[in-house]
Order: sequence, then structure tokens, then C-alpha cells
Amino acid sequence: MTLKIHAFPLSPRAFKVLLVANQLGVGYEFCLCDLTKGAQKTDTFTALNPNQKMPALEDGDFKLWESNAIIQYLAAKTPEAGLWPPDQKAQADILRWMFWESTTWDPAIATLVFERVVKGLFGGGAADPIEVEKGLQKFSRGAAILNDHLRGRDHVCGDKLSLADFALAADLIMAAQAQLPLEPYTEVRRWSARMAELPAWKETLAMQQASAAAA
Ligand SMILES: N[C@@H](CCC(=O)N[C@@H](CS)C(=O)NCC(=O)O)C(=O)O
Repeated sequence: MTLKIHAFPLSPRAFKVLLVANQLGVGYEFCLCDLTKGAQKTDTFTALNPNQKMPALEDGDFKLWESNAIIQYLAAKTPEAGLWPPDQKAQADILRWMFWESTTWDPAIATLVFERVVKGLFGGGAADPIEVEKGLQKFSRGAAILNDHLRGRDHVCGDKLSLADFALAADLIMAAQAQLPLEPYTEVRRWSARMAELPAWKETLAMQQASAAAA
């Protein structure tokens, strides 16, 4: 098997990549990049991603980092699965939401995950109330936009699942632990609950739980 995914499944960015790979049914070797043990800082991993961050992918000699680039590569490699449609406007629509995810939605959620979950896990001290407040403001702006967009829709783009759904929903995997204030955003909750019903979501969740148990 030439395809390798280096990931720490507890991270939403890793969850995103593993989720899409599982949804697509691409065969891959899962390589644990254990952030708790500093695996991202080793020479071998740094050669794979000089940013020393996971997730990262290897496909033979080809190396790729950035979770959205990785899922686009996997989906384009498996066009029959329908997550990367051939139509240019459909692709642009999906890319718009994937860029929005990496510039707006992910940073808002990551601030709250970092302050309320990661700091505790890695001995980083208590959540900083100023950072939490900034995160909450960014989150509510983003959640309102996504909520309005999802009204009357089952999917973020067009009438079927796309990479946009996976990229955006994966960020919510730690919603409970990070106490994301999702209550007012009924459309986001309806859509994300449906995403969580996907067999690939459950499969990825099981990988995440196994990795948490082993840590
Ligand atoms: N924009 C990147 C973010 C990757 C990222 O920040 N990964 C974090 C965990 S979620 C990481 O590996 N951090 C390790 C470190 O900073 O030492 C992506 O989407 O792939």
C-alpha cells in the first residue's frame, strides 16, 4: 500500500482527513503521529512536513500537507465517489467553503479547542478568558453565516455530499469538550447530526477513540 496518512486522530484536522479517506474507501496505511510524544518534531516527520504539523500524506514519492489539500487530492484521485465533481463551478463552490473553513471556521473553533481542551491536556494552564472571548466572537460570526446558508439545504454545496461538508463538519468533532455554543444554530446542528450518522464518521470516531484509549 503506497498511500500513508500521518495523523493524530484526536485533532479535528486529522479527523477530517481520515474521515474523507474512509468515506472514499481509499486504501491507506494509518501512521500515528503522536503529538503527545513530539512525533511531529522528529527529523523524519520534518522531512515530510517542514511545518512540523500533522496531518500529512505520502503517496509513493509524493508528499502533501494541509488537510484541505490532502482531502482534495484524495477525492480527485477517486472521482467515482462523487466528492469532487468535474463541473468547474461546482468545484469553485466547494473550494470557496474549504477556503472559508481554513481561514474562518477552523481558526474560530481551534481557539476554543486550544484554550478549553488542549491546554489542559498538555499542561498549558488554564484557559485565557480574553482568548476565549475572542474565540466565542469569531465562532458566533461564523456559525451564523453557516447556519443561514444551511437553511433549506441538506448539504453545503449543491444537492449532495461534497468535501465542503466533510471539511466543515469535522471541525465540530470536539464541540462538546470545547463547549462550542451551538444551541442557537439549529441548522448547523441538524446538518452536523446527519454527518455524524455516516458510516465513515462512525468508523473515524472509532479510530479516534482507540487512539485516545492508547494515549
Ligand atoms: N492548516 C493545517 C493545520 C495543521 C495543524 O495545525 N496541526 C496541528 C494539530 S491540529 C499540529 O500538528 N500541531 C503540532 C505542533 O504545533 O507542534 C491543516 O489544516 O492541516
